[in-house]
Amino acid sequence: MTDEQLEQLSINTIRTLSMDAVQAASSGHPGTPMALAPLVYTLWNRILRFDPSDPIWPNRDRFVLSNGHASMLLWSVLHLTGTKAVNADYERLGQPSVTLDDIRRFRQLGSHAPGHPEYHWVSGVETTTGPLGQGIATSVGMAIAERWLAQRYNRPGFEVFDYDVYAVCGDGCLMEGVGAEAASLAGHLGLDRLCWIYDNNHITIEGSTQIAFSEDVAARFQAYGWDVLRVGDANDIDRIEHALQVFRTTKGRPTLVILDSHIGYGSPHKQDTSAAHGEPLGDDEIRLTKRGYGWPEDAKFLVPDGVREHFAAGVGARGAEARRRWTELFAGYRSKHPELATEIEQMQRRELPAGWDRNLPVFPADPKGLAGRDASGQVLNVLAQNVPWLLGGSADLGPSNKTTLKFEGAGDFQAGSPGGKNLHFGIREHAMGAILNGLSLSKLRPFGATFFIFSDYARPAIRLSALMEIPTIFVFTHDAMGDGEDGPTHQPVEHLASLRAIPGLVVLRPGDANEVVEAYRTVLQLRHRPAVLALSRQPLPTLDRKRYAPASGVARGAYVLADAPDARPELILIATGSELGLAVQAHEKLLADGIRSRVVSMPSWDLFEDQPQEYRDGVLPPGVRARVAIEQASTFGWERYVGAEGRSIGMHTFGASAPLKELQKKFGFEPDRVVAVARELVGKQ
Ligand SMILES: Cc1ncc(C[n+]2csc(CCOP(=O)(O)OP(=O)(O)O)c2C)c(N)n1
Ligand SMILES: [Mg+2]
Repeated sequence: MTDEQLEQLSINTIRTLSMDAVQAASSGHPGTPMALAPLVYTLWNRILRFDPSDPIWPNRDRFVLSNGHASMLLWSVLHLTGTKAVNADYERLGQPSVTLDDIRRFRQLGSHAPGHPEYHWVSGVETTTGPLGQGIATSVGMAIAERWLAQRYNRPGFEVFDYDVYAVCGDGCLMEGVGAEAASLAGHLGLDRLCWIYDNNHITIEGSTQIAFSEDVAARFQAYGWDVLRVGDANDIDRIEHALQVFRTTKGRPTLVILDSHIGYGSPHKQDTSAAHGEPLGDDEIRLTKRGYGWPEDAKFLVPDGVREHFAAGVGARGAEARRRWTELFAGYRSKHPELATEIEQMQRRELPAGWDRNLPVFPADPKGLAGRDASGQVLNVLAQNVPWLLGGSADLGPSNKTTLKFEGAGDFQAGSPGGKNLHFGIREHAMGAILNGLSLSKLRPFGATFFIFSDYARPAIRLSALMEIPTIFVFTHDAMGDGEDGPTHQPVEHLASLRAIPGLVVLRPGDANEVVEAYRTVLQLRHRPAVLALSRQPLPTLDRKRYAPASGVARGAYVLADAPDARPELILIATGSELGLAVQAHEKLLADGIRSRVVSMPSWDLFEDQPQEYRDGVLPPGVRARVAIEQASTFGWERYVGAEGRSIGMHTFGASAPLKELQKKFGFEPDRVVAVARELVGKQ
């Protein structure tokens, strides 16, 4: 067989595996894999520096399939390259990541060929995609990470980081706003290791893109500062390769390759129609299409002899050689720059460096206290010095979020200073969320900030961080009515409840400055869970920890802060964040009146739920039914802890524009109200 024949055979293998898998599953998306098989073939077999035997090798090129519905492209290529599996502890397992059997069981329970690419589930997937636009936005984070890693770790003669990031996307990704936010920032930052390939097929689910998408994409990306290339025929692999080579030599800006393609390529009745997008072709159409490809019509899941070997000789050999050279390079690097090498190794395993929590502040008791955001700013400035790869920024609210890193050498990340630790996301919360995930997938430890109210603008990325099981840190300040005069557009109400509903996400709302310290201490140690910190705008009294329990209880999600005599409460006040001080005030009054109250500080439901039943029963004894939850947010969900007989003091409406004091009065966040509710519950009015 000639090389050309082998290439065509390999491309058609990707196509037919995709068609057969979708048909067997009776669901999925055959058309785009059929159209993009030549692209994926070319990128993987001719360009990508990826070693199938070690898919987490740190300096590999990244491949992101942002149009995640075309997942069969990825399953085909991961299978054909023999990519190996790794586990959550980053151990290489030796067994294949995606078997032919997985592909036969595409979209079935337990198969490593699920409906969409899933990072935590299939090795070789660089990020979870499916929500359109997320993949390309995440790829910007990966490209920022590459610049940052190169700047910090490369030394003369030791280019330990110099990888490229490729993302394939469709019309949907480019219609979604998150893609535009991310492209704008990537252009600003001149991320020249970033290449997006746009599958310009003029088709989405409802039909032709003419019904909703008539902009000039090329002009838009040029305006963003990207280099824009065009390949007019998605079957022309030499031109595709050429475009990718041009990208590799382009300096100072990212590249968009516009690739004109035909969805469902080769299908006599479905090519160029939306019918090829999201349903099986049907047995007859598959037969006709295979005939057109010169494929045995009745063969199913056929991988012809020579195809696996062809991938092994292409990406397999090139990747193995690149990794071998890198491993050698890294051995020399380790002997010359041992500290830096250790950092890289720790980072890869998501470990923390020795002394990561040294010099964390301890805040003395202070009735005037400190705002959650101010305590957070102090803590972040310590942690980011202890953990070199902790970095982050805000969506243009750094001065308000107090997330700016101010120590000597922290610096700003810009095109000309890619070692800076302060990222400026601009007013682009959604892209910020995705970019943070991209940084985290690159093993950096990123944090990103905005007002809590605008967490909604980042929510899809927050959800994905939890789904991917990656430890992204979201810092949200102005977490309740504290935004006072700004009014209800700026006052979160339902946000805590809605974020608590995301599985795996750790939501923490610390109640004083020392709880902020402990919250960060807990969050930093998470390896596979993202976290949200909800922090106050206004000062909160710093509790006297000689009188009350130590803030280290935060690690368990909830703890007894102040107790009834003999630890025998008849009433439990449960509070979070800015309402903790209020609970303590009410508690002191109740105690003075002879009511045996206990205060439970509950900064995190999620962490509390992870504790053994015995601990939880110790904090919230099942026999004590008189319980009051106090939180300046929707009461939704608090029944879980206060039970049918308890009460929740919270928000039942949106807030209002007024000074905080007046809002506290209007909405009932005052000690006397808490005392009155508590007395009623214990029947001692
Ligand atoms: C955020 C988001 N909205 C909607 C969808 C549902 N959806 C999946 S594919 C698709 C059409 C995508 O069109 P295009 O990106 O052009 O892909 P093609 O059909 O050309 O492969 C839609 C609307 C989604 N996956 N994500
Ligand atoms: Mg399309």
